Amino acid sequence: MRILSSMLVPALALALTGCGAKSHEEGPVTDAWMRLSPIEGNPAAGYFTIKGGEEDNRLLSVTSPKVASIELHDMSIKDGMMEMKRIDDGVMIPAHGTVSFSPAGMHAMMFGVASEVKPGRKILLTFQFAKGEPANVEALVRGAGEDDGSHGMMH
Ligand SMILES: [Cu+2]
Repeated sequence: MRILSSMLVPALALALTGCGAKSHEEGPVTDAWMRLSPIEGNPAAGYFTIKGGEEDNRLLSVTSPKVASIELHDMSIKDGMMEMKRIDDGVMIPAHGTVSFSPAGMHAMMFGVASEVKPGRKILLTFQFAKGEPANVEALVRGAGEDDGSHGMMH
């Protein structure tokens, strides 16, 4: 029995290490990018995908050292017009679900983007959740003309 247990321990330790390393690479937030406004000084918009964990969670805020203030916004159609609304109580991330922030939908509105944030660079975004650790993600910066063009006017 003593021999068996001594063989099991290293195998278990290895499995745990492998799992931990993977979860660091693949956090809850993926595919993060942002689009600069065509007008310098106007807000940019950030997009990303959030995967739910074992239990329901809530995205509370997004921050960046390169952006003065970030609000979560939703887009809806009212009287045939696209309308942006600020989300004040966070965004529900259902357990095992996927929530996408994308052009024409929810997005992170970025006010006061630092002037060194240029297309092709990456900026750090920190996602704060109701439960669990904050997630740090690098978002690719895209220029105003690099998107699909459908909602460039809004930002
Ligand atoms: Cu917005």
